[in-house]
Amino acid sequence: MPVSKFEVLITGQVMPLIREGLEAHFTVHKLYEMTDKEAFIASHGAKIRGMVGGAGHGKIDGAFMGRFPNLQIVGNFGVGYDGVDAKWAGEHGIIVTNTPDVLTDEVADLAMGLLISTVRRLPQADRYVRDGKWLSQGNFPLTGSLREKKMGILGLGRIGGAIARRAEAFGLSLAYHSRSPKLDVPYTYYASLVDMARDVDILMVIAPGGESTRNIVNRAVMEALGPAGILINVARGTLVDEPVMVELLKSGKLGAAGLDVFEKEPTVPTDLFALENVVLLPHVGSGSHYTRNKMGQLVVDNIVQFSEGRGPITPVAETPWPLKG
Ligand code: NAP
Ligand code: 8YV
Repeated sequence: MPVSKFEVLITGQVMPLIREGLEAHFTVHKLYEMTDKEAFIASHGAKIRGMVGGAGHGKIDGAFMGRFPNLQIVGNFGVGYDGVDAKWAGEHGIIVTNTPDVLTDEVADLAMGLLISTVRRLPQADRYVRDGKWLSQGNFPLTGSLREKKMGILGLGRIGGAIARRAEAFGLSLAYHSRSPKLDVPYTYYASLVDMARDVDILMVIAPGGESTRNIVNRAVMEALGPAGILINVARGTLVDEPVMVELLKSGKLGAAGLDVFEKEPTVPTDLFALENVVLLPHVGSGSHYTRNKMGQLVVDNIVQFSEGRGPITPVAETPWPLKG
């Protein structure tokens, strides 16, 4: 059915910069504010040509996209687009865009901060002061160290590479695991994740989420990392077998963990709250004003440029531009 006007549906609450940026160009519908979403989709679904969602907006799957017969582009707020079925979109002529590069340095900074916090126990030391224990119990116990340590990176992509460059400056020895070795890096490549985990002190997880990486950090990997091992996850909670991780952290078979992401956010396994060997963050890797504004602007620019016939700026791999077929 030919549609003349480019109308955009926002599926969940977004930052004002995105909503206002889209409203400056398009008729925008906010699904999250509608009391009768089904009635809206039935009456207006055919008018929707652009859609914006993102982490925490629920799954944008084939069944949902299929209800909008003239949908042409989905803008994902985030570089990770495991919440959108991009394969289905590509097969149905729909472009998916994400927000690569603009958040790389922010997330890499956070990953290093979380690593240092976990090894040197900075949040625990802060609590020690606030609880008056420095006065009542004396000096804070000595901690682990990054000196003479080896870090293995799961996923040496844009963010993994930026973490590696920072880690080099901290004097860490580096190794990595991904599906294919990178030609232009000096770090040791491991084809086997469990072999890498056995050889390193720290496992930094920063590969994409989704079914292909679900529970890739399994019991064998965490046991190989061992009682002195440090697990840092800034990727997606789904990459780590969470119940097994909790069990190993409680028993001391895994040394410590720094976690920015969890399997069922914002729900965090409550067993973790009582553990002194974990640092927990509420998915704040890209969460600065500066970087979120860059991400939001890229979401808007992708849809505006596409609507003007100039193609998307950052289409994902499954939906290359121009679409084939
Ligand atoms: P990227 O440039 O695409 O890098 C991903 C890397 O993972 C690639 O080097 C890839 O190498 C590797 N990889 C992919 N599938 C793999 C698999 N099955 N097994 C092993 N390695 C695999 O992505 P990025 O921009 O660095 O972002 C990475 C992820 O970080 C995102 O997808 C997102 O989930 C997460 N993230 C989290 C936050 C946060 O706030 N905590 C913020 C931004 C991003 P090969 O293709 O050679 O395997
Ligand atoms: C989130 C992220 O998108 O880019 C990603 O993949 O995980 C984050 O930047 C951000 O928290 C928005 O929910």
